[in-house]
Parts: sequence; structure tokens; C-alpha cells
Amino acid sequence: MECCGVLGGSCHALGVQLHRMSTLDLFEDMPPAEEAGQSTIAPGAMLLHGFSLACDAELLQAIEEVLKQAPLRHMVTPGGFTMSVAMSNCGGLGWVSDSSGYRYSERDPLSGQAWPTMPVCCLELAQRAAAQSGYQEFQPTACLINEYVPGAKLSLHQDKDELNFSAPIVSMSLGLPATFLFGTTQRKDRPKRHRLNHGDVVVWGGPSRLAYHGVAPLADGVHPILGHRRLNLTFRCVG
Ligand SMILES: [Mn+2]
Repeated sequence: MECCGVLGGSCHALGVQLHRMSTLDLFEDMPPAEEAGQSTIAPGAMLLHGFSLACDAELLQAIEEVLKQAPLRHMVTPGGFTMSVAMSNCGGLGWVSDSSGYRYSERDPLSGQAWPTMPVCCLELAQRAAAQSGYQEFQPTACLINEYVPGAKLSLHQDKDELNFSAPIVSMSLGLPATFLFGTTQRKDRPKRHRLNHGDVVVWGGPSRLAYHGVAPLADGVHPILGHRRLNLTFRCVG
């Protein structure tokens, strides 16, 4: 079940040259010792520090392959706004937004084809993160891929386009750090702010499944692997 990839090859779609990584680069990505482990950010919501670090190269290569088939694109909200976050999907279902609303679709509207298969290393890592957070037998059917560039943000919202609220949501952060806003199920409650670093995974379910959450505008910076970007993979069981 371990998915530690070999550091080889290059990710052209992501502009990543993984073969340039050295052992030193890997250690630079390690969180300081006091941040290791996991913390509860709300009832039923865990932040797993550095959980995906051991297989970040394999994850990124797998996502590169997905994005060759289903490129990142800026979707339009039902209200007519173009989202600052670029998105794509893999898995049986993909989240889409257009003038007619938000929904899950079996097909990529750009190509008319099924979304790419969810890579096994991504699926297994999501399942391990869920189990580590107390959610056994997580079976995600959708993986949304979000790309943030400096300034991109996601306003406070609930994830409620799924039919199944008993399954948790698993969210993996790669690249530039972000400020994650995580509140309660009440919009009026001010959300807490959590820094998400490359390799961090957040899992929320149970009493926090419908918590309001969002991402503050991404600060500029340079990540050693992803440059001026942050990638976020979000795994959901839709129905
Ligand atoms: Mn969300």
C-alpha cells in the first residue's frame, strides 16, 4: 500500500522537473518536528501534517497524466463569474459549473469523454488519510483538481453537491502554502485560519461534513517543485 515513487521523469504539463530534485530538496520540504503529526481543527476534521510528502513525486506525475487528457480550465459560476481557480477532474464523476448550475458529470464537457481514471496512488493515499482520521472504507468516486496561482481564492462555501454526506472529504495540498478557512455549519460563525503546506492533507466529515470553508487569496511565492502555484486534490464520495 505504500506509494513512495521513484524520483524520475519530468512533469511537462505541470512545468515540473522532478529529476532535478535531490535528497536535500526532500528534506527541505519536511515540516519542522513540532508540526509533525496531526491536529483536530474542528469536530470530525483533521489536519494531517505532511501526510503525502513521502509520495509527492508519484502523485504529481499521476496528476500530470490526468491533466494531459483533461486540461485545467476556468469554469463559470451560475451567476456568470469566471472562477479564479482552474479546475479539472479524475474518477467516475467530475464536478462542473456553468451557467446552468453546479453538478457532477460523468463526462468532461470540454472533450465529451469520460474523465480520466483516478490514479491508484491518489486513491490509496486518500483512503489512508481518511482511515487515519477515523473514516474507514472511504470510497471516493470523484477527485477534483484545483490549481491556484497568486491571488486565486475560493470563497466560503459548503460542499453540498454530493448525495452522500456520510462520507468525509479528503483534501491534499501541493505546492505553495495556502490559508485554509474552516468554520462551522453556520455561515455566521467566523472561520478559523489554518496554514496548509505542501504535503498536508485535511479530512473533514461527521459533524463537520457541511462546515463552511474556503481558501484565502494565494500569496505569491516560489515552491521548489510547483513554482508559483498550488495544486489541491479533493476526493469525494458523490453518491
Ligand atoms: Mn469545498
